[in-house]
Amino acid sequence: MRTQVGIVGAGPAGLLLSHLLALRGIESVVAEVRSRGHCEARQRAGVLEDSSVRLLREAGLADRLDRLGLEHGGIYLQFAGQRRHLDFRDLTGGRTVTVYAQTEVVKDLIAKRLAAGGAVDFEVTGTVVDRLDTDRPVLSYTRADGSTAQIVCDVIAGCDGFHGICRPAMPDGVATIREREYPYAWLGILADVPPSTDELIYAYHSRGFALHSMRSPTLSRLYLQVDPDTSIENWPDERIWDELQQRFALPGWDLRQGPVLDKNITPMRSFVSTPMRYGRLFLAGDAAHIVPPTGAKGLNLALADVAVLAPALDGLLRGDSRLADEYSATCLERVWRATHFSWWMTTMLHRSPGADDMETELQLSQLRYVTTSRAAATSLAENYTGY
Ligand code: FAS
Ligand code: PHB
Repeated sequence: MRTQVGIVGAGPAGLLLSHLLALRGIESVVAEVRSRGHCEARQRAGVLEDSSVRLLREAGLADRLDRLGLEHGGIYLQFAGQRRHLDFRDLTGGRTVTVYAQTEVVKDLIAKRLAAGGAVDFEVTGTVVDRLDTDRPVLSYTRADGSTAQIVCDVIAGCDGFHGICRPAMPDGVATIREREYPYAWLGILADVPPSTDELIYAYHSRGFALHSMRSPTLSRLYLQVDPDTSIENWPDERIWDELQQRFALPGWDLRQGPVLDKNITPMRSFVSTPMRYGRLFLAGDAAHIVPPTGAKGLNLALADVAVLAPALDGLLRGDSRLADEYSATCLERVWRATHFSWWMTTMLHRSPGADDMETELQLSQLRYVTTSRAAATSLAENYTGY
């Protein structure tokens, strides 16, 4: 088989790249190990930056987003018995974020690609990428029906996430990895209960961080800082709600509880692999970088990478490699800004195991400063609403 762009991974990065390339008349094949249903149901990110919303709208992907997305003009930071609102519209001259789950973005992308006759192979096995240092790289895998695909490409896009095979396919010595593992994880729940707040609450507490997010007027999404070595079995619903109640407690305010529909634990790390290209292999999204979810950046970074990659590949395939040659540097500028912001939000809001009073006082000072200084609040708002 032949195609112009072989894409590994049908997450937000791979699916959006396939769609943006199709808009430019460039054909692609997407290979995905999991089922369509699994990809659409995988609970992950929930917040889209202004620029991501505009990107999806301009690409004709925002019908449901415009109907169901919840536009938010700020967030709350809660600490030391107070809950303070940061007004993004005021601080950034009108920028907002939109709560629209990654599950919905993926559903919209898959529907759009399949409606356009896009080639998306789900439930493949044995994905291999080869001949990356030639102008005819090869993507091969076994399809769900047992047939084998040996696809000669002009380019391969590694959109296969942190645990994918594309980054490791780079020869030893090509990639430089910079990473931080955090001494805590997030336990996330999806609860069948209306949110108890109009906008997200990021809560700093002596027992650990908590986040109140949401998915719709009837569905809440909440997170709890937990020990990285804990398992979901240690967390029955009752214990989760009890802990959330303690961390969000505020006089005159109640946290509504309801049936837990889904729960999972996500480890937290900062991870950047450079460069994001080797020969005719281009990495995008989590395949190249991971941020702790405190800054709501992971999904937005993946979409932003692909917004740069699509025109770069278009040029490369037409014989003009300038954008492709600049791809990695262009993305890494934004990746490092988001990596720093996500680290800053995470270390400000989470309690390290064995944290001493010095750490506590530094964090509380930072929180007081961010919620009282317009300059400090503007910096958070600019980073949170996107670049
Ligand atoms: P993805 O990981 O989404 O997609 C990669 C795809 O490649 C997957 O479908 C995978 O099945 C497939 N794949 C892997 N190996 C393959 C192979 N060998 N062959 C074929 N296919 C292969 N971000 C936030 O902003 N907020 C959050 O709250 C948040 N929570 C998260 C929770 C979890 C558990 C995880 C893992 C991530 C979370 N993120 C969050 C970040 C997340 O949203 C990512 O940034 C986003 O999924 C990145 O999209 P992709 O780069 O497309 O990678
Ligand atoms: C979510 O709604 O899943 C969410 C929101 C903000 C974050 C992380 C996750 O910082």
